[in-house]
Amino acid sequence: MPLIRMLKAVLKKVRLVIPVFRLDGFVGVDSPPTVRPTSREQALSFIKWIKHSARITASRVCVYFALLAGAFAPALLLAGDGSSDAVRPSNILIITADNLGYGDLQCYNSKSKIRTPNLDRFATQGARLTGFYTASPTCTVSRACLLTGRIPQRHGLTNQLGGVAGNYGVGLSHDEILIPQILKTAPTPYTTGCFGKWNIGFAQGSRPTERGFDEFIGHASGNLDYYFHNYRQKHDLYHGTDELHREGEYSTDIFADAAIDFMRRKSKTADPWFCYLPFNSPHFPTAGNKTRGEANVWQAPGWAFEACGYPPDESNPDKRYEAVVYSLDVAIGRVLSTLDQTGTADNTFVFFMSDNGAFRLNRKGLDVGSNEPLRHGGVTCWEGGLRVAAMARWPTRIKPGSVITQPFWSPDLLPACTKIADAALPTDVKFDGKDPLPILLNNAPSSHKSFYFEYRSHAALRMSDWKIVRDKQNRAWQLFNIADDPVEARDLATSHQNKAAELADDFARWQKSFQH
Ligand SMILES: [Ca+2]
Repeated sequence: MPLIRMLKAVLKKVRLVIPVFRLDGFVGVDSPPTVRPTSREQALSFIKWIKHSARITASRVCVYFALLAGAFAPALLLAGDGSSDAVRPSNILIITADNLGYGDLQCYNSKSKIRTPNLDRFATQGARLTGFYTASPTCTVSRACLLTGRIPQRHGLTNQLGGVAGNYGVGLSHDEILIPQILKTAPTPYTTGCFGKWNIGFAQGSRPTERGFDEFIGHASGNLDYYFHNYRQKHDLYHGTDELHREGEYSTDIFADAAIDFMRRKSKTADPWFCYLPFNSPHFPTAGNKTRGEANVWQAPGWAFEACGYPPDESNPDKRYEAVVYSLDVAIGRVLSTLDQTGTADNTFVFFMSDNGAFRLNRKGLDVGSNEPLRHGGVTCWEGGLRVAAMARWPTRIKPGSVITQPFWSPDLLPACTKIADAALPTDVKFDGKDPLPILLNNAPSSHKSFYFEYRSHAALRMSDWKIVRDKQNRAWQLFNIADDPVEARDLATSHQNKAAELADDFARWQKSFQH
């Protein structure tokens, strides 16, 4: 919108900020123009300029100025100094946890022993989602779907990036358009930051600061040592495209601190910001990332163990995992407190989700996360892999303490961000996301006819209350009524053959839409 940009440039030149300077003498305007020059001289100069350039009488100046202020009120407010948050475009904060289980949080599973007071509070301040799906049950692919608004079969990144070569390769196609790139095209372009796990390619041209983010502190790979930041034998922590050495600092806190610093700085400016905060926690530890002979155990700060009532050398993996999730929760609490401290909480859309369900592969000491009561977990298309803990907060718009059961999914975040920013979706891209704001703000019914999932040999389709699932390509579909049977215990494929066929047909319809 060139007109708004032009006005902002003029305002910047004459150093006008809001709110409220009562231009005495400009009688006849019930609600005075909301401008405040930084000095009386500038005010007089500005008034003279208006009078001179318009060659009109003082009374006409009133009318002229009122019209000007009215016509450009949004731009005047957008040019504010942060105290005008009620009307400037909302900031956007997307936080993802890594492999956090649906049943790890007490607000989803009362049997969980893990304390997450900050996420619990977040749920009471906004909406807790019980029908939210990630579009893929694995790290790399889940992130690509979130950032592109498209399913894997459309954006092409259908598998986990493997090894150093995979994680430092091209990864996601450079033709794909990411959320931050769209936000840069908004009438008021967003400043953008990414802090945490990237995991969709780190070759030249693939890195966050080359894909729409102004700032990045994080790692390329799918997992890293929480303290020494190694992926396999490679150091894997970056500031922009440069290596960053912060060995000895806990990765969760590095990423939270970076996001906090970004939000503090950007909240002082006139432009809205977008912060993407993909924590690596609580991803399971990996023996291949150890370089100093350490045991491959869950890593958490000493204070987190202490807060949970355990010694730092606690040997029980369940208890160690508890400290990992607790420290993540504390970090999220610090991030959310920053919104309060900077006065931006009321004008920031916050979305939290786990990138996929906890892994339930029976690996001793590693698969201790819980997806209770859902079936199975990460890398499968059972509910435990796909339906994830998620929450959304947007004060005065999303009802506090609400629970939203309507199904929607991670590709919907791209159209949500686009809408919030008043940006336009590219018209030549087939998106799988649909604007979820009617669901979040008004508890409207989901506008999705169905949801398509496919990862390796696993596949599923959810349509209304029904879902078909198979874990081998040549196996027959199983059919479940998710509303009656959320744990997928009763296969109804035989007793409801027509329903199973209807969903299978829809699965085929999806496939036709991306197979050429
Ligand atoms: Ca993950």
